[in-house]
Amino acid sequence: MKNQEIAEIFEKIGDILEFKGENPFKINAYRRASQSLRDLSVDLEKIAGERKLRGIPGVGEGIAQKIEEYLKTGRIKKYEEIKKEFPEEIISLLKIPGVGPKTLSLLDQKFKIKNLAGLEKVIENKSLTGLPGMGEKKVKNIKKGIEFFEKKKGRTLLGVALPLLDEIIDLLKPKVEKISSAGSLRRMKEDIGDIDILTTAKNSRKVIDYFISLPFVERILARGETKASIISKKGIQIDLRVVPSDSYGAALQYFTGSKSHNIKLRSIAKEKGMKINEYGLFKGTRKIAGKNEEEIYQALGLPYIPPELREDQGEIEAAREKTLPSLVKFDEIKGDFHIHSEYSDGEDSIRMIAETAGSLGLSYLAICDHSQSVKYAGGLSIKDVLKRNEEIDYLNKKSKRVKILKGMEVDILADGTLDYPDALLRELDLVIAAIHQGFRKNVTGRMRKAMQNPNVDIIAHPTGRLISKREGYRLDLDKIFEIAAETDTALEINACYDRLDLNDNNSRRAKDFGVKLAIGSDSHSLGMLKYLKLGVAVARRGWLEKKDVLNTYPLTKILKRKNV
Ligand code: DGT
Ligand code: CA
Ligand code: CA
Repeated sequence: MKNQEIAEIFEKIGDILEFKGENPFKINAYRRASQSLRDLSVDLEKIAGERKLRGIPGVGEGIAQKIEEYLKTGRIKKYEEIKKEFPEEIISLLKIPGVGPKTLSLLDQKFKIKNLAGLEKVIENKSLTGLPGMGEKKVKNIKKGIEFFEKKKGRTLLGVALPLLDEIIDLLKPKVEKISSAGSLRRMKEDIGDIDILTTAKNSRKVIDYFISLPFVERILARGETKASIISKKGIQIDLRVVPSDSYGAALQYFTGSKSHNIKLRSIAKEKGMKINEYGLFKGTRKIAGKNEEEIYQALGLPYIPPELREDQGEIEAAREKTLPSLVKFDEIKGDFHIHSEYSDGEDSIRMIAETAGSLGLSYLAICDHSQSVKYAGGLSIKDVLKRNEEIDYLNKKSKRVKILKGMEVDILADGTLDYPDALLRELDLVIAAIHQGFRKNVTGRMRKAMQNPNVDIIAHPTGRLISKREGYRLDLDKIFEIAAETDTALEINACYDRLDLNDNNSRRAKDFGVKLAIGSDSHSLGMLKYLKLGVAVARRGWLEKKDVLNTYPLTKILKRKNV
């Protein structure tokens, strides 16, 4: 699918236009289209073939033409033109937190800065400090932003890599016997360095030749008889290995990592007088396991350890003591707690959302639109909430397939009170409280107050971080966990691909405090409902079991839990 490639280009056009100081509506049009294409679950080529591009949210005449142009020619002329004017290296500086288009213009005009090194230099020699809008604090912020940017550079979000992986697997499947992801992607880390793929095939050379000739390949880094590394059009590195079928399990184990998990495993093998490598588990020269992963762990005296746990965070010790958690599974998830409808800033009608959720196998969902003070996101007036609730009642009466809960994502205001009166909150089936404003103002205290309100069921995206963009609120998480446990408030695992908040480690800590976690896709369009899967990945990486995750409970339990 070309969806992601085109989404990427639209995002970059948006960035460049912003830098140029163009009309915000124009900039937004590209960004909105980009987001919409990222979330689309249908192939753009198919939609274009049926002449239905204009039906995609955020796709108007001009954008539709550009999509068609890319599908026909593999490029978009407008992008090629403005790219010449503004080299990518400069535009990529916009990804640094604290560097906006204004700062970038200043850097361009004053210093003719061309890249990150140039920016670091003017920070270092203090020539940036003191310029208009460049107080010491601002410069310090940019410096911190650079550190964050450097750490994330070259890493790809799990939610971006997974669709690409599926696409590649579909293409390779007819040519190979077994195929699986490996590396951090198989461990479902929130961001990955590269996509590792492992296969077995009769003729490895043929598979390699086929792989490097696929249309998404931009550049070939290395190719051999049994492996190849390429850079995809999206700039993501993909490593493919073809291994003999009797060592598939050993190779899968080895290349799944993590490195530190494997090092521990190797020392266990040594204790037992064995040797482990990517070809198998050996006693002397005799191979005793290697065909599949299960037999390797078994031969080492361990139960199977799921890939998501292989981070050397105590999983090997737990395996030895037979105390590994039985991780929550995707098919145990009964509902989605966090979906926006067209009443606030979502794209779709509640009826369509319920239909789609039903086809994904969910039995309930909570429509949680934004509350009144979040004006930029179409927050609902009290009157609109009541009107929406009536529609939900009507839909629930009409169809019993999926139960729709009357929820709201209610803002926590500056003083810690909520954005609606309690009388309205009591009318709702589910209340998610969230901070969207005042990130630096007493976040811990405000969240405490929200959790102490008996009408609040869940705290949304508790740390406010964005994986690729910002670190999150300053808050005392331990305190939050304590109060959540005390007040029986669940904490969200927001499954939107750039949030994943709480993350894996914090979810695990929350569980240790006795807190329940609630996964919500935070969908704003139908295509986003699939992100629920990312939330489950976080839960599994956080050692969570079925009982720790609110979404596995039947509705009767969840609604009863309210206000008790
Ligand atoms: P990434 O790509 O940075 O997100 O992280 P990984 O874990 O996917 O790392 P990658 O792609 O460099 O290598 C894939 C796996 O292969 C890694 O998790 C463990 C294994 N591996 C690679 N190099 C070594 C090594 O030198 N020693 C050991 N024991 N394992 C290695
Ligand atoms: Ca990797
Ligand atoms: Ca790799």
